[in-house]
Amino acid sequence: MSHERQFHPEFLFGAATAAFQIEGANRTDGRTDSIWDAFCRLPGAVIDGHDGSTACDHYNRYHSDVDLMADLGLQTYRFSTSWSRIQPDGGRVNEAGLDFYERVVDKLLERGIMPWLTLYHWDLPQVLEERGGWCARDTAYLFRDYAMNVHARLGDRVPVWTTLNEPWCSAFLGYTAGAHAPGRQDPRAGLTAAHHLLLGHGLAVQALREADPALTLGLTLNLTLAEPADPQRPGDVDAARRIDGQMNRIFLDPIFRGAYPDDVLADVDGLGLVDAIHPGDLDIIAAPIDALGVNYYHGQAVSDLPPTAPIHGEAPTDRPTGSPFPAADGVHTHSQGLPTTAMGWEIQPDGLAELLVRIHRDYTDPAGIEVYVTENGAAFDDELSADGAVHDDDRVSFLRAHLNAILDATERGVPVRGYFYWSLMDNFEWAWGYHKRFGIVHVDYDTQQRTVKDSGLEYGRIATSRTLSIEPAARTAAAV
Ligand code: IFM
Repeated sequence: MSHERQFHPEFLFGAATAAFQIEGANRTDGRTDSIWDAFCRLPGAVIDGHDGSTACDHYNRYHSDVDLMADLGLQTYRFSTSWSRIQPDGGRVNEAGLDFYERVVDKLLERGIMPWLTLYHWDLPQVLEERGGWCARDTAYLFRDYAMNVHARLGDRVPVWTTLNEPWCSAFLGYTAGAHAPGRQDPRAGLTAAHHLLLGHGLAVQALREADPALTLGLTLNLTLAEPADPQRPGDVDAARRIDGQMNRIFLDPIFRGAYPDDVLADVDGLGLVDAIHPGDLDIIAAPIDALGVNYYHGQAVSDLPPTAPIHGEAPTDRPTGSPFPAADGVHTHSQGLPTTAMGWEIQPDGLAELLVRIHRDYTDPAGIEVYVTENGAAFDDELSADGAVHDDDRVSFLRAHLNAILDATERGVPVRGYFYWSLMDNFEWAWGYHKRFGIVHVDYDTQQRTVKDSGLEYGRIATSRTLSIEPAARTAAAV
């Protein structure tokens, strides 16, 4: 017997994308290289040499893409702006770049979809990387200026502003592991970049708040549920503490408590984090926000013992890459025996409920702020069927199980305000190029034809009815 669970009448259903992953048109209307354009040219950095020159051609097809979202019944759309489209030489504002985002926002509003804007989803202008990138303190101040330039054009129509998407990836995949742009491999650089990203976030929040107190401001973090593979083994418990520290608390604590955690500072001692902190920085970083975006893909069971298994963020590069964690030598991810997606990531919906409960208890509830799931999704090896559809049953189950976990968390007292499926459509999955398909809309990269997958149809039904019917087999606390 199935039963029906209802979402709050104001719960927002949306989908998310990012500029570099969908727009293409990377030489159009004055845009210059971002670090990802440059990274794609590095031999072996991106599988099969894929790049973002065409991607989903969203720059030219945004109109029909927005219509598609509206027809599905989505209520909000989380997208990012490209800094190198808006300030191609890092300084001067390119009005043609802003014109594009104005067209997107106006089209969203015309179709009744609330625009949710992310200012930085990993694509620093290459010209700024050549001046030191996020390791240069000045980049944080330039980010604030860029935020204000975008706000000057769109502030009257965009109510929600996210400063950064997943600074963990920008700092540690980009500057420590070298698996993402700009491809540096230096633990000191990663930690310095992390601090400057946080500083840029705080500076942008302060400036946007002062300009426009009505905005909803926040940032999005990719958070994990790090658990000891064996809770009885002290080595495993410490491994979980270290991963939690270097993935979650290294960002959450400065933002919500105005201090880096002592144990993380001890773990990364001598790797430059303390040197990057100037007096007053942590007050800026802790500027109050209104909304925290949680990106959740999977948890991880960790141990100080092998066997190893891939951890989130490892990329299929032919270039040798390192660990993204600056001080987690000897920490290994163990299989939890769960089914996996095409990324090799374990499917763990109850981890989302656990994570939300913990984040609410430790951070967002004391701060009195809203929490949204700003990304969650799965890549599977989808195929277009002879009937012209994409029968992605795995993704339908994934989506339903994670929405069910959100309802579980809500019942446990976490007022989750919305959910964004990652991603609206198949797109450029960073070092994996176009090989991994996360979309609820299939993209044929030869013709640019869009096909709504079964998961998209199901998501549309849930979004419009605000109801999830639960089969007894659903693997979450509430269904047991
Ligand atoms: O595609 C990415 C996105 O850009 C950031 N979060 C994770 C997604 C899947 O890897």
